[in-house]
Amino acid sequence: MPDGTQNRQTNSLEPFWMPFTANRQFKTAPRMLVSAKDMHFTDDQGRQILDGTSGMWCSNAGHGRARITEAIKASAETLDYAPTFQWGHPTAFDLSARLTNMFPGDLDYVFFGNSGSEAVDTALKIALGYHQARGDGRRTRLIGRERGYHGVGFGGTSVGGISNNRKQFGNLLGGVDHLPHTHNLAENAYSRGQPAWGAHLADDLERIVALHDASTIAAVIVEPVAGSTGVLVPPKGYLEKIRSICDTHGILLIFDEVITGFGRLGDPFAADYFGVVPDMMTMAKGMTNATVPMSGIAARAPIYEAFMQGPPNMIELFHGYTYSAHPLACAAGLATLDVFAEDDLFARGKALSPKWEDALHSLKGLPNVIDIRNLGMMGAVELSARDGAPTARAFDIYLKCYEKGLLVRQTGDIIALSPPLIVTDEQIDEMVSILGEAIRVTD
Ligand code: PXG
Repeated sequence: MPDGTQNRQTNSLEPFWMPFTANRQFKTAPRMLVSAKDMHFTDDQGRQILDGTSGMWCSNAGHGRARITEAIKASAETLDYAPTFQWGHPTAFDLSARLTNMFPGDLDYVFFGNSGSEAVDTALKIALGYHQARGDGRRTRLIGRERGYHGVGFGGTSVGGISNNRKQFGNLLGGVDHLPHTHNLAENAYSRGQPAWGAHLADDLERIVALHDASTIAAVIVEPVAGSTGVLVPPKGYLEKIRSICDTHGILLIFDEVITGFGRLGDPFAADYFGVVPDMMTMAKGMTNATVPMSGIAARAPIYEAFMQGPPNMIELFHGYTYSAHPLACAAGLATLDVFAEDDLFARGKALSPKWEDALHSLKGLPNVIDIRNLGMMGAVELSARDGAPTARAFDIYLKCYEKGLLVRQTGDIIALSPPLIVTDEQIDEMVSILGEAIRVTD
């Protein structure tokens, strides 16, 4: 072993232990992005890459939006940091008011974190604290769903349902159970929008309640549309049923809207799109157009109110982050909401959805394609796995897309797409044409 002073060249690829990346493979053939504007990244070879995924489901208004970057700059120059434990700063309150005005129902309060993972763990902790504050502290069980992704904290990993994300980390949280996922190609392949089959899968929550007793269950968390696992659209009536079963049994329902929030489905939140209001809603990514890390947890008024008891000088919730409501993030958040409103981007996403659907479904019939699905400005193409080499085919397609100048996401044998809401009809055609070509030339 060297003595710790390895004198690596500053451009060495080695020291960065990259997240969710095949480090050794990447470092032999790096894909290096150096700038981004509107619908395109530029790589270090000067190539333009069309962004089919809004970065990682986050740059919903496209890249390099001047209004947002200028707001960040102005904030950095005026108030680079301010604590929010027992202090405040105006933009934190401005953003909270703007956001809560936008939330559906009586989701009237917002707590801030810095990542989707933190938002999820915060929401789970609030759920536990809420039941305790009401004198119902036996409700500690948390219910997630198979194939769900709720970030990488211990809470989110525990309620998450993607086996690769769990198996390296031991027992995780105790007292967690999972609903079944809703993916079923035999019934629902090539559904446009919400599949017709599968609402009954929500009834499994009744089975879980019967097994554990409702009095032990604090909350259910689901992504309204499961994103990371490859765009699983909820069957018609499914979310409504989950909501009603939670209501019957006094269980809090949390929608993880980290991907679906801020216009992905053509409405501010999936809760609006589906007309189902959860008790809490987590959000991140599009919240600041991904320019400054920020996440939020929306809570219904009765949840906040349950904590507001005891002497008023006492802290009610022993939870928070150094950077909760960081001034730069709040400035970015406000400017992002301005951009969404000025460009009417959610409506634009809604108007583009039929075109998006038709374009994606035109790939039906290409070699190895076994499903195409879509909702709002989300979509996925599922491929059959190569014999003995799961995920390899989709990864090859992903690389070919990159070589041809298109960024897509690959998860398992699925290619997922979620373009910025500024995408044009021509760019949708270009995406589908590049993806189609990549699928055609991949065996
Ligand atoms: N919840 C959901 C629903 C998410 O999609 C998180 C929580 C965690 O957010 P943070 O900010 O802690 O990463 C996410 C994140 C992909 C991909 O390609 C998806 C995510 C992150 C990175 C890549 O599918 N989702």
